[in-house]
Amino acid sequence: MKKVFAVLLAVMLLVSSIATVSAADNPTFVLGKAAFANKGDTAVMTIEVKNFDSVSAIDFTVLYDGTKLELMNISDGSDGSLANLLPNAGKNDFAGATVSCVEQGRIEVAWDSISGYSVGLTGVILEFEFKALVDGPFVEKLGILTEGEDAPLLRKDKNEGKELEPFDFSVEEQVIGFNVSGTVTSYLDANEKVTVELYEEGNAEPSYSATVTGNSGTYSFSEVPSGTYTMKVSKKGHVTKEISVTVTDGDVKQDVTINLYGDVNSDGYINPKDATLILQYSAEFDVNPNLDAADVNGDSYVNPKDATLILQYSAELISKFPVETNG
Ligand SMILES: [Ca+2]
Ligand SMILES: [Ca+2]
Repeated sequence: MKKVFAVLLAVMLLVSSIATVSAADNPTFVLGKAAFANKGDTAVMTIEVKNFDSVSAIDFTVLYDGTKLELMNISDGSDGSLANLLPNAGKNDFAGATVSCVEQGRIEVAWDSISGYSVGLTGVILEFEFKALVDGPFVEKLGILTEGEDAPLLRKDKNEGKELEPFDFSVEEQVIGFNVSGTVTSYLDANEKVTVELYEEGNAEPSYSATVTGNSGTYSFSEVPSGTYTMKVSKKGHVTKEISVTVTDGDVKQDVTINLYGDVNSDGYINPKDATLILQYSAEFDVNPNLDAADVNGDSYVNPKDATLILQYSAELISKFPVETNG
């Protein structure tokens, strides 16, 4: 049995490594993407190509949403740029590529090596700077025509530049930002929704929002740009928790436990132990109650009034605390 499993595993590994290699070898356009927070913000979107060998001619149209974005600037990519890859660009028969915005939302790219000279293209070949015309936050991506007359034409040398044939290519989206994910632990009704929100610093509206269920529910936000965020986690009957989340240069795992109102010792139960802890705190004992969970009448003080309410809840005389009714 063990041996069969080992063979199966080996085959799986082999298959996955073949898949990876062949995918990486395909000529591919990777279309840029960017996040805009506010009207007037600028961001760069790129056109990256992978594995275009022996390119003798280029002709394609890049699309963007002209109602949301204004094109500010076009420049060569940081590596593999058209200008840098073409030897003697602009001289003799090796003219540099022309890249022009023909109308709002359409950028045409064209180059033809008159003599049939060919170059290999891999890397970011073009960068476009855009300005947001509308308020965000929103994410925009570049498009490329894949059908019709203006679809990409990238021809390669077949035989010393004498015969040319078009590339087959695939299209991918650039991945921007990182994953922010984790598990939220909560109590009581497992069917009650838990809301997880991620606010960009200085924003009143959440940039990312998810609802999860289960007392151990998982959330996941993808393509979160680098920055500092406030994560707000809430559920009925629980103290809303706010924590700071920083995204730098990798995925972030952030588990959160939210506490019940009245669960002063954070053990998941509301019972006389919690009331006792409040009384001890009130009497200035050296104890450490969860003060946010302890103020169950919402008057900003933690005192015997709260302890009394917890005892009433424990005895099922009340089904929720005044602080919950107050929102
Ligand atoms: Ca408790
Ligand atoms: Ca109180």
